[in-house]
Parts: sequence; structure tokens; C-alpha cells
Amino acid sequence: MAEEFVLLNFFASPFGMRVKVALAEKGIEYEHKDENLFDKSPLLLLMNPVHKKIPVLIHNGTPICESLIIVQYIDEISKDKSPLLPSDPYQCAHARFWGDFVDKKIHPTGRKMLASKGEEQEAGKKELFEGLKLMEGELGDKPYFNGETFGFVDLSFVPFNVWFYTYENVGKFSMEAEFPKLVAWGKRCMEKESVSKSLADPHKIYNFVMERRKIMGLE
Ligand code: GS8
Repeated sequence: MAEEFVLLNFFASPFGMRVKVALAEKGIEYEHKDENLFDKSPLLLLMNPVHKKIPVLIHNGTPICESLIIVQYIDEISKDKSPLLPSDPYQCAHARFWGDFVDKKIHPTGRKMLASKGEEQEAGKKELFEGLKLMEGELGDKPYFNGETFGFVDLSFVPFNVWFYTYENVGKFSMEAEFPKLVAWGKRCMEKESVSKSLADPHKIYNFVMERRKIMGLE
């Protein structure tokens, strides 16, 4: 039987972009289905009844949920091509730690800053800066978080590279001035076709966020 992969996704989702990059790294063909998160499809509700969130990867009819778990699954089923997680157990745990850090300290703080104004927005910005400083420290002077090659932490974090434009415009700061190493790393990652073809247009993300901010009465 031919392998069949379907991705339930939403264009601006950093979580969905992770899965797209992983599938591109492995050269896996798939069908992409865009979800309306304000009117979820019966398929999404059937495939992710617990969280009811995208991304969901459906492999031969079986769903896999949660982006970092999906990426690990993709790496497991296609071990030989472009390995994403290190085979050494400690290195593997270390990479998973930083992938988890992105979910705990970058996404929620960025979201807090984008979905508020005034004092709450300032608090979100401060927390986001703390998270980004720690990411920059972890990157250090390496070309990639993984070292010389693109790996799991790079993949987990790289979708935020196309959110940085929105972060800096809404939060009124310059990524280049505050986090030059992350900006250089983002440019390096974008030179990879698997990344550039999988990530959303930063301006479209910005327009989407500004629409949401208007609806929420923040603009
Ligand atoms: C997060 C997925 C998520 O938040 C993962 O896959 O890593 N931990 C999960 N998905 C959002 C869209 S991106 O902001 C989602 O599906 N939201 C719909 C909802 O909350 O109803």
C-alpha cells in the first residue's frame, strides 16, 4: 500500500509549520488541508478529539497530534534521511528540552504580548525577551542549535522566525538590535529550501494578527 499522509493545518500556525519543515526535510509528499479554526471541520474533531487543535498528521488514516510529537514520529519512521534528533540519549534529551522550552517560554509570552496592550503587553514583552535571550545563549556561536547541521531545536524554533516581524512591530522593538544572533540564525535557516518553502509570509501573519487585535478591541 502506498503511504498516505494528510496534514490538517492553519497557515499562520508555528506548530503546523514545524510539521511542514519536517516532512520537507524527509522528502515526504502529503496532502495539505487548511482548517478554519473558528469553524472546525468534522475531520479535525474526529482526528483530534482531545485538544481539537491543528496540526494533525494523518498517516494511512491514523492521527498523530501535538507538533513536537509529530516531528519525532516523522523522524522515527524516516530515520535514514536527514536525522532530526541526535542518536545519543543525552543529546536527544537536550534537544527535546529546548524544543519544549520554545513551547513553554517563547510561544506563550509572544502570544501574551500580541493579545494585549498597556501593562500586560509590557509584561509579555519582558517575558518574551527573557525567553529569547536564553535561546540566544543556547545558540551561542554555533551556526545551528544542533551545531553544524540543522536539527530538532532549529526545526522547533524556526517557524517563529516568520513571527519575529509581527513581534517587533506590535512590541515596538528591533529584533536585529536586541537579538542579532537569532536574526543571523533565522537567515541561515531560510537558505534551506525545506524551511523557506514551508514557512508562511511574515506580512500575512502580521495582517492576520492586526485583524485579530482589531476584533479584540486592542487597536
Ligand atoms: C499546540 C497547537 C495549537 O495551539 C502543538 O501542536 O504543539 N501544543 C500544540 N494549535 C492552535 C493553532 S496555532 O496557535 C489551534 O489549533 N487552536 C484552535 C483552538 O484552540 O481552538
